[in-house]
Amino acid sequence: MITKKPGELDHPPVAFDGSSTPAHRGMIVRQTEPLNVEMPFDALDRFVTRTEDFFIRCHFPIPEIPRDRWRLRIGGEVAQPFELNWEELRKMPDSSITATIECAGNGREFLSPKVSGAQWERGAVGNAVWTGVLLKHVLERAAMKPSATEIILTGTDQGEIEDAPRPGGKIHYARSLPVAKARDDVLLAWQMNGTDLTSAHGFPLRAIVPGWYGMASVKWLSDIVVTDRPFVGYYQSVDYAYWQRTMGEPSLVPITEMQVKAQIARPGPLERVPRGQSYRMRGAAWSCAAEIVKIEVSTDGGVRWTEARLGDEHDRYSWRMWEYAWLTPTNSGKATIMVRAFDAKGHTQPKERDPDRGGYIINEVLRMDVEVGD
Ligand SMILES: Nc1nc2c(c(=O)[nH]1)N[C@H]1C(S)=C(S)[C@@H](COP(=O)(O)O)O[C@H]1N2
Ligand SMILES: [Mo]
Repeated sequence: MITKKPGELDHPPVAFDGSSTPAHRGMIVRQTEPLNVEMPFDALDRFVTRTEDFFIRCHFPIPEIPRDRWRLRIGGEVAQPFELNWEELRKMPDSSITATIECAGNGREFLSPKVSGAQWERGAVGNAVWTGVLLKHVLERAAMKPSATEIILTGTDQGEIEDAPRPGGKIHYARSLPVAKARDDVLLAWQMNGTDLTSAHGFPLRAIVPGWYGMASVKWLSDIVVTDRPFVGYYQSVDYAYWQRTMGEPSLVPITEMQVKAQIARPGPLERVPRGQSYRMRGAAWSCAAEIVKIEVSTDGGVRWTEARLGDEHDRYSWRMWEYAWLTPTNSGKATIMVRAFDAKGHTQPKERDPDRGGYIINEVLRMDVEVGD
């Protein structure tokens, strides 16, 4: 077993070698084309994730969109279809929300048997301050028809799908939202943490769908189409879908809300913790349904559970930091640590993996082995 000294990170900092910018230094690069990077979660030390530490998940090459040539088109089941340019967009009323985004495949590396897809460990999640206009204002201006049931958001990025089943030729990245969510709190954001979006995070405009897994927050937004029927695009019904049972039989449904989940940042999976000392265990937890109200930690493989201390900062759609002073065993050896979260609506994490979820929605309680020693 590989062990690390206390304080040492799980992963050596990995510099992104695909460009001369230092933007991805310290991040774990899963793929360079398209760009997929995650944060080394051991490094978690703040409530709001710095933009340079925020994971990047792309299906296609990042489109470079000149601001003055960018347009947002709104059409479909609306009385007044229209188009916005950058200046017009920025005149719309703005608001900000702090929201956690987790990729639905975050934690895939821990699944056994292995499933295909990017082998995300714990770092495909982040919490940022997003600023833009609420989607509802844009929809009001377009005057949706009563027939409207869903809103399709489409990005400028495009490419071919590699694995079957797949459509022929290039497609755009697109996802839909039910009208109720679109009219509630969905933001069309042009800023992340107080500055314009970077191209990797969706410049000039992206959706932020609070509480939902990341796939819903469409980047490089170009088209909003109001529709009167369920959208069954590739990233809605083939990818980012899972099997839901009705009367025992599975049907494929789109992935939506983030399920309650806690992650341990420190110690990392292969970290060596000092014996007979107080070790500051820490991490973060989130849930779509309601705020996190309790975190429990076990350091004996799930026999006993003790409450952890919650961080002071919290917000409706943000993660909650937690920490726990672990009095480590006096004898050297292996310890199995676990954590579980509870939200204000009483949800907690499943003990077992549900195979109907495929490679997504990974919120079952994980067992993590750490080495206790000198
Ligand atoms: N247009 C477009 N939007 C997209 C994607 C994409 O590939 N293209 N990836 C989605 C997925 S799967 C996730 S998890 C989030 C990640 O957002 P981030 O790269 O800003 O962290 O963007 C979503 N929006
Ligand atoms: Mo994702």
